[in-house]
Amino acid sequence: MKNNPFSPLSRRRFLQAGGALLAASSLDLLYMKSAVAQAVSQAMPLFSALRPASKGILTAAHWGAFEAIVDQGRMVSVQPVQDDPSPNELIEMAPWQVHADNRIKYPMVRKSWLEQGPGGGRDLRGRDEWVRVSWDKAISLVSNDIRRLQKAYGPSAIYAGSYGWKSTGTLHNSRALLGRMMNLAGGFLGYSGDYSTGAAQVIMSHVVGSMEVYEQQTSWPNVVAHAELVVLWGCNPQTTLKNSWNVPDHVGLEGIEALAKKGTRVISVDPIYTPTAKTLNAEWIAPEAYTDAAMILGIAHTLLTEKRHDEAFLKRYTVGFDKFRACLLGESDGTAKSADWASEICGVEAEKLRALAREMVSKRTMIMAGWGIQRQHHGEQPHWLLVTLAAMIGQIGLPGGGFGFSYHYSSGGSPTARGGILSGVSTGKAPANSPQSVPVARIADCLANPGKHIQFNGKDITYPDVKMVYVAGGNPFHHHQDTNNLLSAWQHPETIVVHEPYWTATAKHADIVLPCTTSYERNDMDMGGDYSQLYVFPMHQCVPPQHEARNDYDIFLAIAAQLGVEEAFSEGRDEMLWLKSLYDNMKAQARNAGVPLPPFSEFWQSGNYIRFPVPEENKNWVRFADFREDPLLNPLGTPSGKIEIFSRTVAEMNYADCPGLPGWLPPHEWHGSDAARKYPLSLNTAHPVNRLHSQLDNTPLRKKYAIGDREAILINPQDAAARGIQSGDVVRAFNERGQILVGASVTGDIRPGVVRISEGAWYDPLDATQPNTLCKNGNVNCLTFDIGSSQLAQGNCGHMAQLEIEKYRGAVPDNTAHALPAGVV
Ligand SMILES: Nc1nc2c(c(=O)[nH]1)N[C@H]1C(S)=C(S)[C@@H](COP(=O)(O)OP(=O)(O)OC[C@H]3O[C@@H](n4cnc5c(=O)[nH]c(N)nc54)[C@H](O)[C@@H]3O)O[C@H]1N2
Ligand SMILES: Nc1nc2c(c(=O)[nH]1)N[C@H]1C(S)=C(S)[C@@H](COP(=O)(O)OP(=O)(O)OC[C@H]3O[C@@H](n4cnc5c(=O)[nH]c(N)nc54)[C@H](O)[C@@H]3O)O[C@H]1N2
Ligand SMILES: [Mo]
Repeated sequence: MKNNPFSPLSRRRFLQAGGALLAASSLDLLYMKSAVAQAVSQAMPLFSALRPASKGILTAAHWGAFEAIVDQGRMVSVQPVQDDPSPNELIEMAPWQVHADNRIKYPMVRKSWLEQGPGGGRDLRGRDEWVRVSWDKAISLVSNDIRRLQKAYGPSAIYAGSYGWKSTGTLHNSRALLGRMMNLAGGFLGYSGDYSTGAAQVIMSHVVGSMEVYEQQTSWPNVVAHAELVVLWGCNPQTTLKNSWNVPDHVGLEGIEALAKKGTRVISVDPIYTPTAKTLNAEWIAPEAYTDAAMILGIAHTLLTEKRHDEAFLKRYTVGFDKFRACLLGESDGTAKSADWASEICGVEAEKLRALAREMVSKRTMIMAGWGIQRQHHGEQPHWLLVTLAAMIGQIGLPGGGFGFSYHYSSGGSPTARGGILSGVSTGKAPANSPQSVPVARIADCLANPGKHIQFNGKDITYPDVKMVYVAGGNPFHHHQDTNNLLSAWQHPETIVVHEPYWTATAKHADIVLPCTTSYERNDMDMGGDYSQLYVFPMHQCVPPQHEARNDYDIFLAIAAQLGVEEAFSEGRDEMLWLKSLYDNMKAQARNAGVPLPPFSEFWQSGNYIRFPVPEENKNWVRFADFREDPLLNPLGTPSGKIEIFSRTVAEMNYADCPGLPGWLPPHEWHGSDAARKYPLSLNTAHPVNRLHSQLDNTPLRKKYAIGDREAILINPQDAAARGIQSGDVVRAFNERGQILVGASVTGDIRPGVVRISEGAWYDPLDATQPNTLCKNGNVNCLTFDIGSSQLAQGNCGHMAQLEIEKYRGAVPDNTAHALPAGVV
């Protein structure tokens, strides 16, 4: 396998670039007005500095690269970089990020923890008093506790995986720096997988031999040129490409525009008529929520029984189709998975499914799937079935055909450039006694149940007894499912340390809170385009650290000093020396690729960014073309070297919730389950248009989407009328696990029976002394359930839950999600 999905470091940073990187192409030399930039351009013709001289300070974020305009130490406005093809309005929130009212100003410790020591008044987390302490005091409290726990229990007692999207920047990567400090301090408990693709990344490694979800895609230009039909399966790139893990290149948004311009036929399979579907004038097919597996089986059955499937492709490139055929025909269980059968489950007319099968096989068809369909119970099945369907169609590896599971993410399909890649600061070597990691979405279960055994991809995992949780760069009170269950699991550890710029719910529920800088208060660099590796952006410091905020780096360095590992942590470098070493490493790679770059000092002083050349053949790159050309010479990373429609490896794990063949396994909750009698509506938690998860919830952008000052809920007019709800009403959404207040948006853009509340609203309990209290801001994870997708992948099920809604008739409480905790200044 090229990628190891279980290494915490394997994620996006080391994306495999597809395609041969050969011929050079000439570069456009654009604006270079400063003297340094001009000198650079003369000396280094390949160094493309694209930015005109301006008053702005060049920096970058998950939402794009931009120039910050600073006036007397305050960031006042921003302007996008010149060659961003589709600038994102989220960048306009940068001044609000820096100067937010709810910045954490000083190091703070929870009163009972401070007075009684670790574990003191754990049940008071979230409502205890806060005590301001000096930085020196805060650093020794944290260091002493790490030392105490390492000595008494060893590294398995410290959960420092710290999942989260932090900010861009390869040096000030809070998560990597936390890992680096903890490894030097004796090791820590980490996690496997992620919240994004928990189910798909594990099953895909068995089916196509790589995680697939983080692979480069057949290029957008190739799709635009060759695809006759694009099927968006739970895929909304126009929204999700706004932001990316590194700095977005927004080339995919150009791809969408080009498809629209060409008038390519597009079908969107989604309970919501998405912005992408609207832009592409797509036909909308809206299945019942969570029933995609059944729907795909119905299409596959049609192809098979009408003999339209590609036998030759299946024979040459796949294994296990014979077993799948038997299953489709019902030879194993007596039920044929016909279009009529599927229609009963997914609510799409059988004739429509048959028509879809015929159209997909008769045109050059690209199936682009998003990831919401796998953030579900049995979430392994839909992507496995889509690969199987694409194999039956037989176009995998052909221009504009097959499937792509990352067109909606970061820069999937943006042609790979030729240059160098910035690596990040490394977490260093884990000590030999480091514990086995825990699947990331099982963390609440782990905290609450030390010693419990679970299965994970063929392995037995035993939960350790976690005494400390350390969070730097993530927000578990937004990202984790079943917030009320998390709240009780959160009472188990003795110490919870959180680094944050803001008083998020996670910070409010910690013991020790350390105020951090935003990325605009420090110097850094990052790549633009996760898959394309098209740019290197400097991130120049725009303003001084606010209040008493410090960089995560400096906090960890101070802790490392107390623990006697300062030198190993810093390697003797300061911020600029670190940046230079990261740059030099990238520069050496670029030189080997024939792209000479200037020395670091010139790059940094020029204030410009680098744009690498894109080789012509990469613009036309086709995923799986090499495999298609010669499956023996270019086998997949599966045991058979082929696409595994049947996986013996998975079958031998013997999991009833993920057998060796893909199929329809009714999920834990759906419209056909018992839960639906009391809670008839199905929840959709699609990612927010105007945020990155919980990031920017505390900015004025919320005026665009909040209704009645709460997170919005999309409700079909039929469901709204049945409950006497109108647009603008405050609504209580609830089930057995929790209740939240949301603001109604009644719209025909969502199918009846489904409601959408986007993930990411900050948790804001009405009465923290009461279990399952109302969340006043609309944190959707109060309603989701916390079980693994299956024993195979243990992915989260954040995109699934049954619920009921009613018009809220009480006095509507103030939203205090973005307020400071009581007594804090
Ligand atoms: N129900 C449901 N739940 C979901 C999802 C869903 O679809 N449905 N989606 C899931 C997915 S895909 C993901 S990736 C997760 C995302 O979950 P997270 O990654 O945890 O979400 P973010 O809101 O990005 O949280 C990042 C936090 O880091 C802080 N931060 C930013 N920069 C810095 C820094 O430099 N230093 C420090 N110390 N902190 C910083 C921010 O203020 C913010 O609080 O949510 C998951 N949860
Ligand atoms: N603007 C913005 N961009 C982002 C993010 C963000 O928070 N905001 N987050 C980033 C991150 S970390 C990630 S992981 C990606 C997430 O990328 P995705 O996981 O693909 O995004 P989602 O919005 O969760 O889901 C995509 C689509 O799936 C649909 N869907 C949900 N359930 C079903 C179902 O049962 N059947 C079908 N057919 N469709 C369904 C939703 O309605 C939605 O339109 O986005 C990234 N980009
Ligand atoms: Mo994600």
